[in-house]
Amino acid sequence: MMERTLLILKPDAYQRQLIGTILTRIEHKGFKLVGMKLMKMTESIAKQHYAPHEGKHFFGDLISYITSGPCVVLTVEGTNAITVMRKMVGATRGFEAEPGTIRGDFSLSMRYNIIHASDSPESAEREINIFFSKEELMEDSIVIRSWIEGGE
Ligand code: FUP
Repeated sequence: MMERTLLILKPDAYQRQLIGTILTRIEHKGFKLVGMKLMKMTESIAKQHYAPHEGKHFFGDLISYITSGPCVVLTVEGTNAITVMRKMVGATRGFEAEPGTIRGDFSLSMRYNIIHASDSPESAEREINIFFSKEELMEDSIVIRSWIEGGE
């Protein structure tokens, strides 16, 4: 099924100059970039994005970290994008994430774990709408769609 998911390349990815490397993995897999922004998140946007974690013990530190520097926020599209990107991202804690996953290869930390990816269709829709207006998302802009549609 064609899906869209919301990705955030977090401030540690930017600071460590891993943005290109991670974008390359996403593009090489076959995902189409339909939205892309370099931004330093405001506290208000960060709290909106992480609203499901409000009240948890790590919420304050999470908001401080995600607003601490530039992020690259992406909407990507492709077959089963939500599940496939979660697999490519790996487990939450870098020290538990499998080698070969983005967190498994680039993070040893729980908080500084490089990348966010939506965990369900409902989250993807909610999160995409926080960061992108409809006009900011590309529609049918790629010529060779067979790479990203898979199957055939
Ligand atoms: P994930 O879906 O893998 O990004 O993880 P969660 O939605 O469970 O958590 C969101 C972010 O909060 C994680 F990326 C890391 C951070 N976190 C902590 O800092 N401490 C915790 O105990 C749990 C999560």
